[in-house]
Amino acid sequence: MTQPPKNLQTIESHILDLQELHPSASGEFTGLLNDITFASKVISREVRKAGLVDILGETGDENVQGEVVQKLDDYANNVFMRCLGTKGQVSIMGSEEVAEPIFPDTSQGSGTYIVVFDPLDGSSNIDVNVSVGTIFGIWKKKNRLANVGPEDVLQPGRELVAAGYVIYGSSTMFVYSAGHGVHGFTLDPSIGEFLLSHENIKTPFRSCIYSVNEAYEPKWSPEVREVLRQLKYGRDTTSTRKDAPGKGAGMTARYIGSLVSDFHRNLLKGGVYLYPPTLEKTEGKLRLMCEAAPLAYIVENAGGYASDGHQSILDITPTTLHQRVPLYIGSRDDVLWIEKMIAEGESSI
Ligand code: AHM
Ligand code: MG
Repeated sequence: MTQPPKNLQTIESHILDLQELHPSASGEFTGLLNDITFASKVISREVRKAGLVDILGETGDENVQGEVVQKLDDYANNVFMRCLGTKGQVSIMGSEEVAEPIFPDTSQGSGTYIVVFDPLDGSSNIDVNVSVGTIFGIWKKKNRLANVGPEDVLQPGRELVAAGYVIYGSSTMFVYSAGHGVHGFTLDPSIGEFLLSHENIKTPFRSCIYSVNEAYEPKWSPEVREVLRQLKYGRDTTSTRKDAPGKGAGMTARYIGSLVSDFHRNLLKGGVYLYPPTLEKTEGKLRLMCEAAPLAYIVENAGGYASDGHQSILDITPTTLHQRVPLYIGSRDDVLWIEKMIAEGESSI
């Protein structure tokens, strides 16, 4: 007779266990995480139907970044806006798809939490059946009693109280951290529940995978080009450096072009993802608040590191909701080595 899996913990019970670590907790945070898992189940259901119902392709609009909006982007964004903070826990939301911060009707700006999300990252891949994902970060309003203000929204990643992502891949997985480890749950579609499948994820300190869009190489700075050269061909034998990754041998490349998918693979196997600045995109492409900071929080809680090339992503205080940032994220030693290479390259100019 088939035995049931040993660990049948649902994400809801995992979140409730977390609540017990904070005896004064009101349950608001638990409710918010439950709203997010519910929204991601709804999005997962729709992503799985893509190709069968009229949800593929473009809406004909452009978003705040000037990018083409896919129908599923739009759908996922509406699901998040509708599902989050139903009990008034959220004072303000920020979405990659919406220019201005959003005040949910349920709280009129008085809720405890601020949620910033990318409802469907990598959406240009949807039409060709490549995995896409959702990314979210949760911050707390600074002063519970005051009206929510810009300083509440524009907080550094270091102030995150939780972050996570959902990957709609060969299975749907929800990965989150609220500062007590990083935990992954896989959606069992037959019962509609996320079940604990990856407890306390730790990412390798050093890796043999790099993920970058190498087509931009001619547009990178000389020091970033040198980083790539050494990642690819191995440690420079003329150098006395002992800490270069891929000692004597190059690393292997894996680039899906869907951040959540590339990040998830590197988190589990070890790897470093790079999106450096280019001549045209001097701040890179990725958004600090809805992409880089939440993933930086996850990776640091799993033992990795994320940098903009000079400092930890988590230490950057945003000046705008849609600010972009260069991103180097993944295995700790590799990202620290990249930071050092960039600093040395810049100081020798
Ligand atoms: P999006 O938020 O508009 O989907 O863009 C972000 C995506 C990431 O998922 C991916 O890593 C990156 O853009 C790929 O960019 P490029 O095509 O320049 O390599
Ligand atoms: Mg995105």
